[in-house]
Amino acid sequence: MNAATKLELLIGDSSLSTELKLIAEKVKSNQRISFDEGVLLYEKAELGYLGVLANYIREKRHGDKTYFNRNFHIEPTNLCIYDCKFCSYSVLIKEKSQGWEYTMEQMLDIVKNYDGQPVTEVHIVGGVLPQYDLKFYSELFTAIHKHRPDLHVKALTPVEYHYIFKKAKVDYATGMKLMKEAGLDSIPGGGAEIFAPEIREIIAKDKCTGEEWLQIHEEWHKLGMRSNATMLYGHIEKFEHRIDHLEQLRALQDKTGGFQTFIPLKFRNQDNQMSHVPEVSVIEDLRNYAISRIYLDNFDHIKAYWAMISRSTAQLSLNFGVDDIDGTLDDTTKIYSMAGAEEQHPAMSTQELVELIKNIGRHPVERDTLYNVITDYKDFEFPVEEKPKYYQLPVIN
Ligand code: V47
Ligand code: SF4
Repeated sequence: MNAATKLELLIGDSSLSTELKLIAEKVKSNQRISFDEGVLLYEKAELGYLGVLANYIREKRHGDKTYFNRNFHIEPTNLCIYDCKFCSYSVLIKEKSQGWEYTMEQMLDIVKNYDGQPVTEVHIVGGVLPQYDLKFYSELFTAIHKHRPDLHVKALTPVEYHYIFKKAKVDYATGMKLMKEAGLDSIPGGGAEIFAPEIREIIAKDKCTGEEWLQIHEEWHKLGMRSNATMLYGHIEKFEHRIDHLEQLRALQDKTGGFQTFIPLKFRNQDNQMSHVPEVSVIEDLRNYAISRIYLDNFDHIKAYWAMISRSTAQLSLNFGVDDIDGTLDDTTKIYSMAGAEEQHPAMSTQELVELIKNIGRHPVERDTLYNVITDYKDFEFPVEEKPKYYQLPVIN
């Protein structure tokens, strides 16, 4: 049964409450849902109902297509002047143990390690330290492009930009222009956490505010450039705060159209100052993906970051509004493994990503950062490897 028929059947279900029926009808006729309706979905809607709505939207936009890319991360440092309570990095600066601070040469060496490999994106994000300033990052982006012009530099968040622009005494518009000239190609979605000041003040005090986060993305979009957005959920926030966050993203997207992808980030509670806060269930993760898909009617893509939620939850999410599962990663990011994610060494080959997507009947497409198609894997067969000799059963007389 296709997604549209499932939605029709749901709308015709006499046991559905009037309010949930109205929301389903809005989705069918491509109408936007309101703030109160968003909160109502979080409070009252069952997973099955949300899946039908979110999958309808997902399939209308993308059919079965499921995107991934070939990427690697550089995390310049795991030390940070800030003290976000949820961050498993921020504990380290106090202990001064296990910290790393890469030099420019070390970061360029990481890039050079991928020479000859078909990666398309480097994602750079880490802690905030004074030596990583506007001059440093400008030189880094320029040097990466000089070495490998085709590699897309997706780097830093408004948390870093706010800090380095303030230090360099430039306003956001000038700062973003300088970054573009230096070779920045896009901004990842991090640092958004939860915009609501009463929650942000508790979990991510001192770093840029939600308003500043949005202003920096707006300036970047004004330059004709693209970025992503995230939301850290499942900690001390209430459903109203999640919808407030989605509402502010939706409003900015109406204005600029510069966001490509929304990535909900599940709070993980290992080795941070919020370890006493329990993690939410997989069911809540799936509900959250679905509500994000329904609410953000002006975002093209919803991404499930497999490194954070595990491969099997990433597969499940593809039926709840998600159409992208990020990349190969090559074990280059620590931020989630340190916070307790199942994947302690996140890395998947292209073949593994393709099979993970095909195994649940979806259609894998390798994209670049801007969603240009690199390879369509629908009918692609990987060569079957010759089995090593030791697989042969011994002959028993
Ligand atoms: O801003 C930190 C989050 C973010 C924890 O744009 C945590 O394609 C959960 O933004 N539990 C950085 N989350 C990562 C990020 C990202 C990841 C993948 C793809 C993209 C993209 C962006 O990680 C931080 C923060 O919200 N984070 N600690 C934690 N304990
Ligand atoms: Fe620093 Fe980012 Fe961790 Fe906050 S989340 S302490 S800004 S590395």
